[in-house]
Amino acid sequence: MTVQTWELRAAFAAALSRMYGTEVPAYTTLVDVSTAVNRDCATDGRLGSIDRVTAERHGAIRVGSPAELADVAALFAAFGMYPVGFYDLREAASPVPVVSTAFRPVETEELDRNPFRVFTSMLATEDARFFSPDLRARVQRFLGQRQLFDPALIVQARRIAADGCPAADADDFVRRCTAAFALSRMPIDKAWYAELSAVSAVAADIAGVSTTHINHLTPRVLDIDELYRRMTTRGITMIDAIQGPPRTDGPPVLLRQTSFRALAEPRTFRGPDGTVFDGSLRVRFGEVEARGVALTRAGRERYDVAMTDQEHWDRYFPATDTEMAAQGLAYYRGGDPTKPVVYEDFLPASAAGIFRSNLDQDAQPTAADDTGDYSLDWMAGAIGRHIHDPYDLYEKAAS
Ligand code: OOG
Ligand code: NI
Repeated sequence: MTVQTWELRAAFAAALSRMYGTEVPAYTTLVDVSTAVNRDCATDGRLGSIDRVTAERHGAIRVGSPAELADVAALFAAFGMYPVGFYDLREAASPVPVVSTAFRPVETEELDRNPFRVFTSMLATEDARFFSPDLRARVQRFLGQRQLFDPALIVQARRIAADGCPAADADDFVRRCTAAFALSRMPIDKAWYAELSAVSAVAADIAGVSTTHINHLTPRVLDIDELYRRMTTRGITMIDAIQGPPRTDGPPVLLRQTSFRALAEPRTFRGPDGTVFDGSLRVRFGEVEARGVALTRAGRERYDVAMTDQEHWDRYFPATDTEMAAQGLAYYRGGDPTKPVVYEDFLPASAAGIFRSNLDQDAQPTAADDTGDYSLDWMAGAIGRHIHDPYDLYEKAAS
């Protein structure tokens, strides 16, 4: 007997959520408030049933090299999660030296059963604006020597992706995959971490430690403005704004996100003289999101313009789904405006906004030329997998 892929994915998402709740207790508050907001929110269920929305999470992880990303891809494939889209966060107003993709189910039925997704970023060590040749060589040596995943776990993941997971193996497999994303208690080399922090806090979080970890786990809410108010009333410091499109009276589009500020977490350090001591790091935060209808390419072009002129949103987007559908701005199943296709992906500008607003200070890239040639095709080649174009998936979902 094998376990259904979606059941394995749901078990993985739930196990990560339990682990993250013990690591970051404020996350549990966020989930409680999100659940309450969803319960209190009048919804017609068109953007997802209360049950799906309340169970829905996305995670974020960060790795250092193409080889590590390839292992992540093998691991997630066992859960029916495949790479979709390419995000270059170096292009943001305040650049972060990573390129990213999102691992998620690609079929409508699979998303409906369990939509778990993980935004996955890889350190762009080839980019000379962030890494001098000397630092690049040392980072790559450090990354080459660490092992994020037990090779036997990756072999097992490949077998499960090909043949399914025997029921008897499921619990243990999920437990070991989850443990691979736990926050490490190993001492952090203080000087190395500080050197990388001078380049970017994200570079230090990725390559300053010998393991990877969940950076955040994000619940979905139906009313993010109401969530923001309730969290603030509880005395939790949120970042200044909700990222993404403004609240409007018309159909919600794409994705709106906000977060509470990263909290200081106890970590252990090793000083230059070898002594080990306690300290803290502020890297992990509590994000929350609301999802709307997926925009077509034409809708997305219009969105990008509207974002520069947010007070006049209604000059760019109509007030009803019927008009959105008629103008070909958003995806609806079978063209029926009562059946929006939910946006399942991410927004690089908000992603960079979330990154940025959670850093106490971040370095600026130098003026050197970008010598990396990162792109969707580059990433697909580097991990040896097709990376889905999100628009293809939305076209299919709408047809
Ligand atoms: C990922 C940031 C992007 C989102 O929801 O846009 C992201 C990270 O901080 O590693 O998770
Ligand atoms: Ni996120």
